[in-house]
Amino acid sequence: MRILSGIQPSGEIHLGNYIGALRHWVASQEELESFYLLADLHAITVTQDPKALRERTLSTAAVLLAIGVDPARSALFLQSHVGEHAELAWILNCLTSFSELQRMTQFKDKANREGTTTLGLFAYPVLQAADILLYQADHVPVGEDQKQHLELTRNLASRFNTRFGATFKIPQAAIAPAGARIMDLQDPSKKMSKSGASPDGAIWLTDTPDAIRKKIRGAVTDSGSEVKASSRKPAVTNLLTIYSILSNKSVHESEQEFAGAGYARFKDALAETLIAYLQPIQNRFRDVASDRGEIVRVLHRGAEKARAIAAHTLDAVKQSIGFLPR
Ligand code: ATP
Ligand code: LTN
Repeated sequence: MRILSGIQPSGEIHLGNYIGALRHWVASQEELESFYLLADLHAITVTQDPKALRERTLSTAAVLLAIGVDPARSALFLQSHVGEHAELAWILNCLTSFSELQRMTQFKDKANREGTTTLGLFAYPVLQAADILLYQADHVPVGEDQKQHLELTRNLASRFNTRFGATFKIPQAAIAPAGARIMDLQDPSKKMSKSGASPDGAIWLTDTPDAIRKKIRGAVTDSGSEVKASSRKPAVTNLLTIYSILSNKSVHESEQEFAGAGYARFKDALAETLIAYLQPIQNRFRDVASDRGEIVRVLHRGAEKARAIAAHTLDAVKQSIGFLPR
């Protein structure tokens, strides 16, 4: 069984990334062969400053190591270091219809935000399919927003297999039942995001205790005062989800813990839980980030391991579609 997932090094890592995806990366690597990539080819589908991209790539790798991605167990690498990703993406582009990419909701959102739209942004989900299919991954741990991209990946894999013979494994999205969509603290109708409108809407994994207290105290709540999860209380439900996951309790247990307490006491407890949870991660982050040479070595070793598998799949693909061997 193989796992693959990716994250774009396009901004700071937030609590939504961690709860929805990254903590599952760490858990999966214990038992399964895991490949985790920093999707720098995906990052340039929107404008990036080269210096900032370099810095973000290193700091994202440092965060992943700090949360417990273990290079001895998992291949951690940069997408741009394994040329096979771009090559397979091209081949899959030729199997993808314009109309199926037009239906991608993430494309519609990002295209609106960017003003001008590039071919790269449009083809982004096909590159993601290539990332996954190159490794014959069984499971792809992601947040809920990636569901549609995973469906496209499965469709492309089946289409290829039907047309050219069994070549790809059909992967499955691994979307956890709880926490797969953490919402913005200022606007619970939007997902917490690297690029959200309000700077106080997201908790960054590197936030100071004071920043965390301020953001949690300032988080919007719903009318009433009961700490209870319900569809009429989307803001409180979101905070309860975060609290229950980080404190390893069920939502029901958390509701009971704060029965009659009111929002302010609940928020104080949530802030302190978060601070305590993030502290060891932040300590490791400082250590890891101080040795850039070691981060680069880890990424190079990861790419070597990845390349061996990616090259094998790409050779099979080329043979299937009728390219002559090199
Ligand atoms: P952007 O704001 O540019 O869309 P992002 O915050 O969504 O970026 P990605 O690199 O696109 O970050 O996502 C990395 C992983 O985190 C993906 O598996 C994604 O599904 C997950 N993820 C992102 N936001 C959330 C969220 N709010 N709740 C749960 N999971 C999330
Ligand atoms: N598109 C994803 C990041 C990503 C990814 C992947 C996730 C790139 N390649 C492969 C899973 C598998 C995102 O923006 N969240």
